[in-house]
Amino acid sequence: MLQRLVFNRLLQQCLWGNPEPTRGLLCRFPTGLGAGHGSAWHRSKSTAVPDARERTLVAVKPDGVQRRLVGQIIQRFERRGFKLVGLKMLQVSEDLLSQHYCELKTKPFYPSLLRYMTSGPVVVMVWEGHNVVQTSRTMVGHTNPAEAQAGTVRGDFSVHVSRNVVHASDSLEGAQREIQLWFQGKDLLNWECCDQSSTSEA
Ligand code: DAT
Ligand code: MG
Repeated sequence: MLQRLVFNRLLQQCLWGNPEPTRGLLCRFPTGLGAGHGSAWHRSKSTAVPDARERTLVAVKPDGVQRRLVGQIIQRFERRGFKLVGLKMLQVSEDLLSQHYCELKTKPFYPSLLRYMTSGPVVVMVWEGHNVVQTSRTMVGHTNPAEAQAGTVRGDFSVHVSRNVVHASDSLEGAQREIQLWFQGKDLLNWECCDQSSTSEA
């Protein structure tokens, strides 16, 4: 009876993400196995690569950090079933931003976008999982919060396009480019999530 209780407790902790000590027992966290720089997963490039390893870049912008929304945004991605494989907080340089937003350089709002994005720290993450690029865009919502649906990050936390709280890559190609821009390979972890078979087929 006691054994069964202990076993159930261990299983529950692992499945529902309770911290130590079971993580060390039941989950493995190997690091540095070829992720990142030049090797972000890309569905269209190889059918041999499992779809469950698709990755995308999500960033909490300066307004989201200032408003203490980081935890709530991370929670949404965890709750959905995605796996966090990279995370850092930084004050972004104009150089990095100009590469990140290279397609927007001719837009009238570009100078104010740069000012806003460099106004304070951002928290940038890489999330992994089945169809994560497209699903993240849906979770984040329309670029203009006025058009974003309730239940999306932008629809729940923002009102103006110039302060829309969060970034998410908009395509597989974009995700690959952005991940390589923001992260070095060594900063992305390959690790096995103990509930992986419960959230994806692969
Ligand atoms: P998204 O962030 O949804 O991918 P985008 O790539 O078109 O949208 O634009 C990047 C960011 O630029 C966006 O999140 C907020 C800002 N932006 C876009 N359109 C804008 C506008 N009309 N006025 C002010 N800022 C804008
Ligand atoms: Mg975009």
